[in-house]
Amino acid sequence: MLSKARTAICATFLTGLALVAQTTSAEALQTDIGSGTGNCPSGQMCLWADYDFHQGQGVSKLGSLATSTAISDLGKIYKDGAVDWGMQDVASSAYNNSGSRWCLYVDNGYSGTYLWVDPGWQGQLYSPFQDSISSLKPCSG
Ligand SMILES: [Ca+2]
Repeated sequence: MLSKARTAICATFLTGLALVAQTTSAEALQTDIGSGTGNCPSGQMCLWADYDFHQGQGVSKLGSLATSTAISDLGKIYKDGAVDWGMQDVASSAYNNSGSRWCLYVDNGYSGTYLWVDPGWQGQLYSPFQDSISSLKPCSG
């Protein structure tokens, strides 16, 4: 939904040069990518709301996302009217299809208990991480 909204804005107001930037932005963060690790683009960290990389669904919650940039508040990926859409406390499976280690935190702002996810790892997020992830970023060590 994010990428569609940005595409509409760019196509309406901006030039071809800006569309190049829009494409980069859309690739940096995509929402509702669909079920299965095959839908996680190369270079991205992907989260799904249900186990086994199923997109899931919920009220004002995204079912999945793919990102190559840090997200400090998973509850506010984008706004639709007065409603914030995101994946606050809903992720249940993950796939790191990037070349970097990522850290998944149970609190916003890269704080609280966190889980290292090495490049190529895929699997379920069990307690205390299931339905708890609130921020994520590439990390080292
Ligand atoms: Ca949380």
